[in-house]
Amino acid sequence: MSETVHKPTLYSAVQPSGTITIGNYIGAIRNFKLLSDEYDCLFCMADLHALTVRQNPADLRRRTAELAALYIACGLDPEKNIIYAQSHVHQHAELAWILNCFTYMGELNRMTQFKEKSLKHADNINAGLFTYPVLMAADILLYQTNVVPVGADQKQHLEICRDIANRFNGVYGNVLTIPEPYIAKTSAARIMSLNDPTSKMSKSGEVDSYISVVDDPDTIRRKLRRAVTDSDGEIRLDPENKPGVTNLITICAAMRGCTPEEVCQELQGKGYGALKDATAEAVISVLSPIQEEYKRLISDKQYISDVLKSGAERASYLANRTLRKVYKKVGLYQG
Ligand code: ATP
Ligand code: LTN
Repeated sequence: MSETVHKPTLYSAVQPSGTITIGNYIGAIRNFKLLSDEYDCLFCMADLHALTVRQNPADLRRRTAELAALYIACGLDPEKNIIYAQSHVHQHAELAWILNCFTYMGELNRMTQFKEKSLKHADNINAGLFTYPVLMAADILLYQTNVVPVGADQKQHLEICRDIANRFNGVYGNVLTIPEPYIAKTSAARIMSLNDPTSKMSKSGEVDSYISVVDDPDTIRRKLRRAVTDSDGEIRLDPENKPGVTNLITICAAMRGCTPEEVCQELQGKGYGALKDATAEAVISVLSPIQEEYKRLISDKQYISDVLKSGAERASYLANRTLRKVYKKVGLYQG
């Protein structure tokens, strides 16, 4: 007798607000691939979220297609997984509105991402930036998601998502699945900027602060050689006092698939030049095959467009089931 076995659902998203960095790769995308066999997965390009910061329209469009190609080049099979653009599934914005009515100003006011982005974009502190976590909660809750792999910077957003879902369920019964975050417990969950290792690496940061997954080998070597370290010359893990060196060790270990302690042991007694070179070679060897596949995919515009169309149809079908249930529960007239 054949029967469809449903796996638990995994959901994650990345904003097409730049070209993804090794921070996005190590903190989030490589975990998507690791977990993808055990779950039914949806991977989204969060283009609506990207609008919370002013975007050049042509760049945003191009980056959305590029992000889809990068997801696939990083090993996510678009047949097995649903890969789609957030704006193609109108249910996201609709559920976000309902959830806005279940979210308190006070809890949004505590979000550190809002505080950081408000400082960075002081001329454009818009309401979308403030309610960003509500749209993110809608993304996750629409698909009755069980697990959400993200970097450490998104922990607070996952917590508010769970709070909103629990509040909604408290009023209407068990409508929404409460998701679990999947965040690495090590420093790999938060890769730091190369030129300011006390703040996180960000794809919308200064070009020398990050390594993009499409940077060529010479650029990677140059950026790492210029990375900020310290003056004591010792290769050891100490995030408090040696954030730059700790970050390089973390990147090197993550790319080699070994522990940070193993990297320290191997390079003990050598200078920071050796650490930077070892890190560059580890990064290059992981990124080279991804870049090759990416180049092939991005030249096939029709293929990317077909993947996104089919992804949006599959996602929309699932999203609609939750949205209808929510509309009914809150009392919207269904005809
Ligand atoms: P932006 O610069 O536009 O704010 P970002 O680089 O911070 O973008 P997001 O699109 O917000 O990236 O995040 C995509 C995923 O990558 C999320 O799961 C996020 O937690 C993770 N991530 C982002 N930056 C890092 C980092 N420096 N280290 C580890 N994970 C990260
Ligand atoms: N806010 C996330 C991107 C994002 C996301 C999501 C992540 C939007 N919707 C849903 C996980 C689940 C970020 O990384 N800045």
